[in-house]
Amino acid sequence: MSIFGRTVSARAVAALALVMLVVALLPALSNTPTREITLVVRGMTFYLKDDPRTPNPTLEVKAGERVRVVLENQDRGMTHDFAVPAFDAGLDPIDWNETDTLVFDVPETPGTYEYVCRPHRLMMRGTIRVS
Ligand SMILES: [Cu+2]
Repeated sequence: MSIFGRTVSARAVAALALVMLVVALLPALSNTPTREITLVVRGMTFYLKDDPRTPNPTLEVKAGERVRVVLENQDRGMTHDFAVPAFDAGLDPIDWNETDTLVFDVPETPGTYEYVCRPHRLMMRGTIRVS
């Protein structure tokens, strides 16, 4: 095989191709740090799973990080969802006793944004603070 007029072995080309493939895949393989936030819905209200006393808590995240929100609906007979309209991210509504997961990347712009349950956004809303 000839590259730029030089003869190279097929093995060298294959090795180079392999290196290029690994480099191209590195971002996907590297473990992107992910912040996991588990929200439980009870009584038309969001709670953090590890802080069951603070209604519709402020969620603290870092600019640019990946966030995984696990939503657990413990509100018998009610359907709820979770969405961050400013990030164009949201879950479909889930029924009582269901759990769903939303993964999104936080924008690079610090600020405060609103999260909501879209069917009940007047009651079920809180702040995401991006620092
Ligand atoms: Cu709701």
